[in-house]
Amino acid sequence: LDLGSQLPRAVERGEMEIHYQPVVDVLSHRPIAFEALLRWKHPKYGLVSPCHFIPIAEETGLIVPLGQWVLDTALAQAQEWRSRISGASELRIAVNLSARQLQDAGLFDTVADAIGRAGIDPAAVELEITESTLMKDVDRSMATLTRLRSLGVGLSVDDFGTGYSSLSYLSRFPVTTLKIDRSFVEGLGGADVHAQPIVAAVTVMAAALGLDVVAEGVETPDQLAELEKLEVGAAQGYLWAEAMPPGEVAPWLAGAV
Ligand code: G
Ligand code: G
Ligand code: MN
Ligand code: NA
Repeated sequence: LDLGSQLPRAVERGEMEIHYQPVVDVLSHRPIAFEALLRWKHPKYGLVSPCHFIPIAEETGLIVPLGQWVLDTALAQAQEWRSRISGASELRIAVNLSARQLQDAGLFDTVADAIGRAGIDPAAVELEITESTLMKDVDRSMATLTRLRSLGVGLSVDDFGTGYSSLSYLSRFPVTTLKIDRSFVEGLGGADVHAQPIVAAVTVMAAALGLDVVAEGVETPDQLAELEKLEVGAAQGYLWAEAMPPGEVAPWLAGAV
């Protein structure tokens, strides 16, 4: 399996696809955003998950042009939905950024250009950075995120709870949302006695810091009921939908709203 040598050609061959997973408001159950999730439609291996090729793209630096393509494509797609689909004018779009992209001096221009080309409201754009990436190089992350935030985009801490961010850093970073890692959501309403208090604590802390919360990986109605009780604002997971190809989004929205 030599994905590495084929990766450089994959974008120009049109083998990369972005699938979109809805994020819903926990109280109203209405979709509020979609997260862009990359897939490689490999001619031989079928749909390849990003966990198999993002690390290669990181190592080789290919993540920079690939990430630029994701931003351009996802923002243009989101703006198309916002302008065309009735009831979708407020939909937001979340895009994942990797460590290498955060270190790239061109990131600010890449994001600003993608917003400009798509003609999308910057406030409709959410950039997701994992907690561990954020904490890797705190000073540099801080400077880059401050510039990005000045554009008006939202900044999410992805996989929250799996890293080691201190409260003091968290309150100083210009982030707007915490995405609670699905390992905590998984245990809600089940055998894991720690899951509920952890999700509760994160939610209270987020409220105190003025941050939004998204629970990831929600799969069951019991988990959703717990999230409602804990007053978690938003959620995503297989309970609503897996990431879907762009063509399925409009029909899905028609059934969801
Ligand atoms: O969709 P899935 O669960 O297979 O995604 C696996 C991992 O790949 C997740 O951690 C997700 O954040 C990451 N990922 C998906 N799309 C992108 C992308 O466009 N850029 C980056 N950097 N990571 C992505
Ligand atoms: O790291 P990040 O949160 O960006 O990755 C999201 C990943 O989680 C994607 O690969 C997506 O396909 C996956 N995912 C989304 N919803 C669920 C879910 O309800 N259950 C599980 N097991 N995975 C999910
Ligand atoms: Mn994510
Ligand atoms: Na995550």
